[in-house]
Amino acid sequence: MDRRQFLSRSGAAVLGAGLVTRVGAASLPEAPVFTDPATQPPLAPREGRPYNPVITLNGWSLPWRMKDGVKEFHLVAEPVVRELAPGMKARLWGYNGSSPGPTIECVEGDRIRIFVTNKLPEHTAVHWHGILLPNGMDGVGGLTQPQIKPGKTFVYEFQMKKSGTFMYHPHADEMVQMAMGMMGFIVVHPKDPDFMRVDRDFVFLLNAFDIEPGAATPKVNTMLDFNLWCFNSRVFPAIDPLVCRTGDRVRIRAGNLTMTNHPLHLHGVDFEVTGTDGGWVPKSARWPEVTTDVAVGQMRAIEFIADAPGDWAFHCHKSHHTMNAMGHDVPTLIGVDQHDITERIGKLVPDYMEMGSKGMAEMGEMEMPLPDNTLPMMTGWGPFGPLEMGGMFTVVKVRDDVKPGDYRDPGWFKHPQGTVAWEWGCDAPSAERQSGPAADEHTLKARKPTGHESH
Ligand SMILES: [Cu+2]
Repeated sequence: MDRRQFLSRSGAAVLGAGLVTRVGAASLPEAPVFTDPATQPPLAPREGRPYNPVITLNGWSLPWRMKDGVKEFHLVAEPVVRELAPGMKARLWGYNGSSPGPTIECVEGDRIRIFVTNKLPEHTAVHWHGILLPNGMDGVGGLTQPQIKPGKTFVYEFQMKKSGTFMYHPHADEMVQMAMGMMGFIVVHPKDPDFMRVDRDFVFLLNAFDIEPGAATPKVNTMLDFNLWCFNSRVFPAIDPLVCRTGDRVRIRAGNLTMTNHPLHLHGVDFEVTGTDGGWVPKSARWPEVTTDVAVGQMRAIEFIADAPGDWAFHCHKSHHTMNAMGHDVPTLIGVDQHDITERIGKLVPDYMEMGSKGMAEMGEMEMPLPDNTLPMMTGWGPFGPLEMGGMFTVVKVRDDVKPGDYRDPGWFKHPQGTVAWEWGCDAPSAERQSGPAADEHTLKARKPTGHESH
């Protein structure tokens, strides 16, 4: 049974693996908790106005209840443990068991009431980024409301005046709380479900952490030099692929709550920016792109027709943002003969190996010992070898044979004969080689370095 069925069969008051309620009190709405980092199926609305739910990449949407015509949600700010990728868990702060917190979905015109309970060791407040609301609901601790002290619950209530894509995050001890992973998405669907309708509607936040190799808690005073670059607190190869059927109209909404900009680049199609956190972009103001820069504190919605089958890379174009922690502060050693020094260090440190004399690509193949709870700098295997990527990278998988409603990972693309680049002077790759391994073989997995236990 998937989570959606589970919720719809038993209402919001459910208990399941990874989903537990902690609100026994009479009037507070349930505060579901979910800790699984796998992308959850879209949460179809059970009551209220109809809408086409979004897919939160490696995340979930927050169930709600209707009370006297008001949509009620319950967010709990609390410490969480998040698996950034197999082999590494981070101690973060988030909402309802996860970082980022669950996506809040509602409809233009809805009146919503959000209960925020603070289970952090310090005070907090929640700002509803981009939403037009009464000043006292804006969530700026000290400016528009008192801080929410640990153990207290505050209530926010306002009407959603416009449809679009927005974010929520603390406006209290902001640098620390955002560096710890506190953030989430708000999607306000249009009143007319056919307005700008798409077949696939993905949302995720661009976020970043600074966690030293071997550690689990982010450094909270880092200004710019973060070392783990994430989509929704996940790094490649643990970010799920975006699976589409050939011909689907696809929207991807990405919000940036890091401290630097991210030029998001998609291979294989042209797209248009159709939305910002200020609203929808009129058709006359759009132009074709293959990369769009998402600045700090911005959201961009891009749309395209998935008309070319394949496994299309989708990533931040800053190359150090597609690397994990080990890629930082490494000296350039291209052209440096390290033979002599390797021999000498090897006498002191038996595991020591020279790196980087011919570039860094060898790190994608090599299995070298790492501290516990640390990811390789580049990782992930594709059908043709190591991808030499980490961080903000995933794959848009477009297939002809996706059955309606079944968007499970289809495995690697099977290239038509004669459509894969081949080595000059050799035979063109055989059909077998071109088709790559079977879907269940080489799925994107973090490889566990030899002698390294994951926790
Ligand atoms: Cu980036």
